[in-house]
Amino acid sequence: RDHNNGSRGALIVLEGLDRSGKSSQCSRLLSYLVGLGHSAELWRFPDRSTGVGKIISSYLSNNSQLDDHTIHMLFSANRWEKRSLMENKLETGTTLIVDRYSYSGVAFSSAKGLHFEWCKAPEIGLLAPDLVVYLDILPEKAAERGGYGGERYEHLEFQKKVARCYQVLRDSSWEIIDACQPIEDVEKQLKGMVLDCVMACQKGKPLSNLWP
Ligand code: Z5A
Ligand code: MG
Repeated sequence: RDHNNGSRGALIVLEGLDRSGKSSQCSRLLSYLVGLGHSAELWRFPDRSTGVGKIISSYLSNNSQLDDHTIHMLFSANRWEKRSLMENKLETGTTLIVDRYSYSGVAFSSAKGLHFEWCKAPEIGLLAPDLVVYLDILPEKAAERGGYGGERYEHLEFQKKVARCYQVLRDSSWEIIDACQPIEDVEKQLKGMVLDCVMACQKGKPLSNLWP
């Protein structure tokens, strides 16, 4: 608990469409926090390293087919299998920067037409983030960035549906950043938000569960 004096770490989630810049910003944030002497780790969902994660990875790369409800629950299970480790890390003072979380789960599955509340249900009881930042970009703009890869969901028409589902999901607690700005400008805004959040958690903001 180096710099943290026994206080807890913050759970910080970045969300956004494919190519919105989440992974780029997550690694910049990690360096920033570590440079300030904080204990911090970078996590991402899906976590493709676990048994469930391997099934998800095979599905995303179109090497296997699964019913939409089944894959939805596997994405959720992939978060549940990390929940206790996540809680432990936070309680022992490590801040987690998380690249996609439950919001991706709901947005992508409801974009396929699954019932919105049904999609939210398996996420109940997972840890609620202390900060959700949405990297806001039009699907058309995101598509211009180096082009999509070959994975399932990496198509403009589907990304447009996902964008609409994120709109339904987002609430007033989310921070929204215009992700079309230069990478350094996005980074600067994010750093301010993240530092405020880390401080609030150090001062004793309690952990809570989804959905608040
Ligand atoms: N999924 C799901 O269905 N259910 C769930 O519960 C979860 C996920 C958790 C796997 O995602 C898929 O799983 C995903 C959602 C679904 N499907 N889709 N789409 P992933 O995390 O493995 O892949 P991704 O994160 O969506 O894709 P990505 O391409 O890695 O996007 P990114 O991380 O947001 O972007 P990036 O890699 O940081 O940047 C993309 C490019 O843009 C890169 O060349 C950068 O240099 C460039 N870039 C970044 N920022 C800028 C700015 N500001 N200006 C210009 N260029 C920039
Ligand atoms: Mg990424």
